[in-house]
Amino acid sequence: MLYPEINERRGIIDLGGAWQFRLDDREHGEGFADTDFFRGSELIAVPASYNDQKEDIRFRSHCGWAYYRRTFTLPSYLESERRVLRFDAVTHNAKVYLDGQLIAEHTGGFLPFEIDITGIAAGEEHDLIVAADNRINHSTLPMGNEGGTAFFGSDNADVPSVIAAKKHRKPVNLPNFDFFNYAGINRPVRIYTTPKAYINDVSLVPSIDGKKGIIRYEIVTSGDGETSIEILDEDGKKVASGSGDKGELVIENANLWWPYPGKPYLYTAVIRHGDDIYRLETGIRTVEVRGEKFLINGKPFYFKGFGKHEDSAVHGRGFDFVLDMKDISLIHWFGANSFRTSHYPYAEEIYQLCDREGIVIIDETPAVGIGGTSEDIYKVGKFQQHHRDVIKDLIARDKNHPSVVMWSMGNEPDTVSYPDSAYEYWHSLYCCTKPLDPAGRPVTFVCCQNNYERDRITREMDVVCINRYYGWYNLSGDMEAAVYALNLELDFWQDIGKPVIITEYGADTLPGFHLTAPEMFSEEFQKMYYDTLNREFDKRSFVIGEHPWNFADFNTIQGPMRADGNRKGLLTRDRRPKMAAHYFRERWNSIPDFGYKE
Ligand code: E8X
Repeated sequence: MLYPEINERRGIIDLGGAWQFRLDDREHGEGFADTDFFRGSELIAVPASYNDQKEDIRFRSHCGWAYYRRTFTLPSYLESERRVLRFDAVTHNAKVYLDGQLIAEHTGGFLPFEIDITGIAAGEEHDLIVAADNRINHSTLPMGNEGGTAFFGSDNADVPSVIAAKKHRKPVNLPNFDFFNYAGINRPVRIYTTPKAYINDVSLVPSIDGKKGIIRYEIVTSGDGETSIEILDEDGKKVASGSGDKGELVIENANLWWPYPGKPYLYTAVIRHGDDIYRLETGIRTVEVRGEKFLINGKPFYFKGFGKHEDSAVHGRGFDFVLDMKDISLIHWFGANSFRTSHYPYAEEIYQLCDREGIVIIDETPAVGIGGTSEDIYKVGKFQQHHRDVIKDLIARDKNHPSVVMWSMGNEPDTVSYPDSAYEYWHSLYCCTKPLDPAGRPVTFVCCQNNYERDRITREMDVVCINRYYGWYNLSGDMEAAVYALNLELDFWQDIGKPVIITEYGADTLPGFHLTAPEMFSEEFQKMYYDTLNREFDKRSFVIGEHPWNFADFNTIQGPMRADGNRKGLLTRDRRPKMAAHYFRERWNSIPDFGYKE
């Protein structure tokens, strides 16, 4: 799915701003579309989560539908154009009504969907209503604990009064994941226009042959017209061209896309079909897993970076381009080179920034928290088809980004309670994911601190990605025992013969809490925790990456284990460094991006 762009033949009308808004507990129906439903409604900002924009606790505790409304008028001169209404993300499920008619339903809160509205009249006012449902359960991704307890919840199962109260209370969301269930129209809403005959999709697959860069292209179009493609270098000079809807372009003496501080060289593909035109930045680079190495352009890459979140004060999970720009600057400040889009696809704009800034991305689906029940979730859950759909849509959206080097099918699913059904599920998902990417990127998933000897799936991934909390959740505070346990497990992975990325490790840390003798939650402990564990990773050549959890503090559901959210950030939520941030800046600026531990 192409990202909207303004050019000689395409336009964009942005529908962001103040919309009418109201929460409602009743199951919505057609009736709400009349103006009475919105009488007395509030105003809310779009794009952004609705949860933190008001002072009413209901905005955070709400479980169910929320309704947005605004009107718009298309200029008459657009009558001859194709018009498309695009939502970059509505979390988690959406229903869209235009002039009172249901025109779209969408499941999934982190990927775009669009509706062709060419049929509606330009030059007239139209009524747009969006219903957004924030409920999470065993059929949604991310997953909610139906009737159970929230992640790190503490309901004591055998207390009769608690059991009764849980049955008595009104519906609540119980995330089986450790981030606040922000919801609403989280990303931009736009109407974009194209000619009636248009370019619908483009796939660009780069490869390298000696000094030549090769781009295999496939262009999907609609309507009559000649199709062509040109490749321009960064000076705007044409270096290759082709015609037809598929083919191969050769660029002599190609400039490759390298992660920062290398040069992330970008070409511009100019695609034409009939009157339509579309420009797409592309980078020539290769990605390959070979033995215990992860190669970019044939060189062994070392991942220095983070698990992140899309999370900030007031915006919640809402699109915040300024914050994205700041985070890119901080990633450079750290001397980092990568991050994982934990635990859901991020807004397209940060991938575009990473293409330009040379930052490597592990692109993850919203499949987090699969489990959290005493039953076999792979049998009782109803999320399977949606998971396949999400993977297909994620790859369709992000397949052309040189910054994206690997797909993560999910985070910390239950892989050991029912090993056979878990294996069947994830193995078949892995097999159907590989062919979806024309560039054939590596595929993984991220596994939790679990019994690695019983987990038969992680070892089958292209890259082993493990979240490990020795010294925090396990052997808390005892770093000597943590080192011992960690090495026992690393001995296990040593024999598997695959690259291993430590995709999460971390310690909750209160900024300003200092101790001469480091104990948990102090800044000194966080720094000592990382330095102690990094020294062990440095001894293992098959450990090809370190992603502390987390880049910054972030908001979570309230609970006995979270004091103002998750505090494992190297930075505070408003991006101020803790001691460990300075430690990593020094460490990562002394570690090469390629050939480390060679
Ligand atoms: C944590 C992280 C959580 O924030 C992240 O979304 C997934 C968790 C640690 C593993 N991984 O809690 O800070 C939980 C292990 C429980 C024993």
